Amino acid sequence: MTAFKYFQNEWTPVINEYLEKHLTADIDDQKISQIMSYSVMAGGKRLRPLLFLSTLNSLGKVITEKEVKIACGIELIHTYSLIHDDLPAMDNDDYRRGKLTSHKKWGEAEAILAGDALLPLGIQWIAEGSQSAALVEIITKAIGPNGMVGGQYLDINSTNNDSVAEDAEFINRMEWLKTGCLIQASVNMAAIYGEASQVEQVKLDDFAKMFGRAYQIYDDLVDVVETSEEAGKATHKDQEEGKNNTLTLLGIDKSRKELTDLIKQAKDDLNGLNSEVLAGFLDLYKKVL
Ligand code: GRG
Repeated sequence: MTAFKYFQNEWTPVINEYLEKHLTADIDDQKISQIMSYSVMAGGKRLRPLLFLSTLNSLGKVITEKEVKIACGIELIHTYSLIHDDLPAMDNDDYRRGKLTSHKKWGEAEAILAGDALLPLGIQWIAEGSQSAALVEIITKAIGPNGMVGGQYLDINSTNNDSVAEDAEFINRMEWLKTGCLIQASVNMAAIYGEASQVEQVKLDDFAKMFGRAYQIYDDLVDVVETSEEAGKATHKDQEEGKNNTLTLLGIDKSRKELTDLIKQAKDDLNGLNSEVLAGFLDLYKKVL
């Protein structure tokens, strides 16, 4: 078993138990607690909390409940973004993580409020776990108007807009803000919390940038690779839905090539760090190459 798999197998259940316990025990109203838990516990990969914890691991830090609380705070924020992204006013999706989306299951107002409640609770867990204004600053910048929400805004405004379909700079920026910023923040929060040296901080930040950029390409490719291999053809949902992303811009082969280049750069960025676990994250991408 690789160091990454071992780490993943060890910490995913710990993250899941923390989330389940505290989403039930710490929320007064049982119904809103149930609605929030429904989406959080629907079986995500826990990529961002695992990235936070494995970055700490690469810095030689011992992981205790405080660190798990920070990691879980990131997952709450991620889940809020998914619930809101699925709403009728945004992507209007019926399924997420293999289950009905929050608004389909509970109603639209309930889904909006569940997302609204997960966002500040996530920030609260990060603040309480870390006791660090620096970490709160990193996460809030990453998810605000110059980060994830800004990217989502660009995204909704570019859907069915042919004028950006060939605009690589716009697409890169939109994807980076929407997906990359939260991934980068997960690594950089650990770098600060784990007292990385200046040199280590730069290497980890470079790694996070490559990894975050690669993740969006991967996420778009997963759909296509799975559906097109099944159907034996290369049509894909994003194109049909009028989306503009790296995949619709470059097509499948060039997107794979770009992903391969990014993985190589991300591996290079880790040189000189004790990063066997972090490097293992890059194996995730093999699925679509
Ligand atoms: C609504 C403010 C707001 C933001 C939405 C995250 C996001 C921004 C939109 C979701 C759509 C999407 C595919 C975005 C790219 C980010 C991404 C790859 C999300 C899925 O994350 P995974 O693969 O999902 O980590 P799981 O379910 O495993 O957690």
